[in-house]
Amino acid sequence: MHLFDLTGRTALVTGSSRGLGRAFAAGLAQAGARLVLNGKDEARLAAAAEALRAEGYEVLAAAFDVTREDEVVAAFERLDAQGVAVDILVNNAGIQFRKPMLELATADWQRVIDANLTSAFVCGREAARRMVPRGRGKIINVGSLTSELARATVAPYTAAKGGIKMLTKSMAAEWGGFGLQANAIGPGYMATDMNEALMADPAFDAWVKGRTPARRWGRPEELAGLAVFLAAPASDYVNGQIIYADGGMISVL
Ligand code: GCO
Repeated sequence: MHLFDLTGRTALVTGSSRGLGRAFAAGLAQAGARLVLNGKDEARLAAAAEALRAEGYEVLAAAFDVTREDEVVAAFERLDAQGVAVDILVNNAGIQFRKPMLELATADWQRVIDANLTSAFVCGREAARRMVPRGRGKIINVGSLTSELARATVAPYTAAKGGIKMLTKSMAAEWGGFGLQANAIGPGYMATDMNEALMADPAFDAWVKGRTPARRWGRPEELAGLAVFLAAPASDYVNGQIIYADGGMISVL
């Protein structure tokens, strides 16, 4: 296979109806992968699948809530029954919740940890249980600048994304010997729905642009190349890494 060719491979991207997940899916399809899109909202998922099919890509849709283990297990069993083997898993689904810890309810903490970290473990385990016997598989977790650095008011998200970095290394430790590669992408401040409020805040917008060598927010499609690299044979000897596409932010004071 060509170093960056995904022809004949199937990629499941969680949370891929919109935002970064949608951009990862489009990039993987452009490199030849068949897509299994995922989201909780069936209508939004169907619309995303239709749009990508209109671009000529092969697209399946799997509606399930990544925070519900029973739904994840059932979804993988449905794919088994359809003869759909997941070669590439992108654990992208996640939420943000901004509140100072002194005011943060434990239930809200747990909800963010479940959506951003536990879901990656459960989906990763279900995918790996099928990849290990095949002797190959690519797991791409989505981290964040907050996998390394904290900012006030996003503690549960930061804790979860720090956990994503170490879960990725754990996946490499346990599954590397079976021919699987598990790596993470660390997006910088990206122009997505999740960051709409931040982009609309002149002070925060100025801070991001001043703090980032690229002097701008990132565009979701600018992450697709990293996803293709980590999904392709080109990264077969890369394991347990987190690679940042952040305009340089994490490298400078
Ligand atoms: C925030 C943002 C960040 C970015 C991204 C940075 O509130 O600071 O939502 O968390 O989304 O994760 O890498």
